[in-house]
Amino acid sequence: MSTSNNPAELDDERLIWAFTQMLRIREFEERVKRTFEEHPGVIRGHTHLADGAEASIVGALATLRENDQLMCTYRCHGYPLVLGTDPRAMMAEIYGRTGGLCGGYGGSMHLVDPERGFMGTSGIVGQGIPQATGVAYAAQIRKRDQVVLCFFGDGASKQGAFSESLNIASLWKLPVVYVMENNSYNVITRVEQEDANAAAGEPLAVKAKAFSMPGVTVDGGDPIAVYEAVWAAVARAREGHGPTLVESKLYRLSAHGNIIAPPGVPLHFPEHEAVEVFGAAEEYEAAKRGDPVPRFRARLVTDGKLDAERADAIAAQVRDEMQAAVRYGLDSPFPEPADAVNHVYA
Ligand SMILES: Cc1ncc(C[n+]2csc(CCOP(=O)(O)OP(=O)(O)O)c2C)c(N)n1
Ligand SMILES: [Mg+2]
Repeated sequence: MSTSNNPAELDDERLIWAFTQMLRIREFEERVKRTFEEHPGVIRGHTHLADGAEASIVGALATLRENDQLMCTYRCHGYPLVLGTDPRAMMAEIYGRTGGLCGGYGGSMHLVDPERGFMGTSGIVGQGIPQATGVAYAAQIRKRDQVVLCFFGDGASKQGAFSESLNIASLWKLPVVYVMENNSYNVITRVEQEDANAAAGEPLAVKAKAFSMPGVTVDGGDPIAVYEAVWAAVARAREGHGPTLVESKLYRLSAHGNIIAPPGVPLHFPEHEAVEVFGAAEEYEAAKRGDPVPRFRARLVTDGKLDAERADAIAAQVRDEMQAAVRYGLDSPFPEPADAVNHVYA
């Protein structure tokens, strides 16, 4: 996927590539969100958006080589887009159609594209952590020179599977980088909320200490900061020195996920929990003002690395690409009812 992976060699084209990927993620997810309003009933079940995490996703993935691998959570649309998965196949999957990445059997929360190193997702909080650790163990015993990125949320760091996985990864020096996306919320619990089951540790990266591995906290709204932190961790893993915990601090800009409404009421995204549950409209507005996508664009333009005209042209191209993904998804047929039991083993 990448050209050079050394932070010292992040040239202008690489930065523009990163900006383009951030826009692609945002635009793809905007289309997912709009589908609920423009095509009610087309998406069934739960969908979770990663707006606010684009810089973190792209910064982290820019460190990978062609044969590296990753696993993530149900907030999963961004990663395969960056790895090169066809957005048309992703949209068709989310719409449950035969043209989907998994033939329409998986839906939004179960995207997988192993050919590109995208080893899967899970709707179970924390499940991907031991799975990614296992993928790293396989890479180590097969001597494949692969590094595995493992993405999970602040909430997942409370799960037992987190401790078990980091423990064994540290002991066995597995080639895995744990990227905790601290997006400030765990459904309707704020990360710093003391009267709830929030995650302890300030910053959350201190959890790394218990397992004798490096733990760093970075501004997840800055793709270059994330890139540098993950690059160092990937280099360490590749050299056989074992795992690192990178805490990427974000703000989830959408509600946790869409609402599965009662019969007759279309599925939709509610207002953000900061506003709906806590009445903290100011917090939410401030987070939107710090939106990493326009922030990175402004930085590239100010630094003379991208002119506004080219930025607009990229945005137009990305809009067309994602509009085509929606069209492809809508035009793709539904699976035949008789195929419902395919891939079911008893
Ligand atoms: C084992 C398990 N417990 C509870 C849930 C319900 N649940 C779904 S998402 C979520 C919050 C997870 O928060 P975090 O790890 O911070 O990820 P985020 O959604 O913020 O990306 C919970 C509790 C679940 N899916 N799986
Ligand atoms: Mg969270």
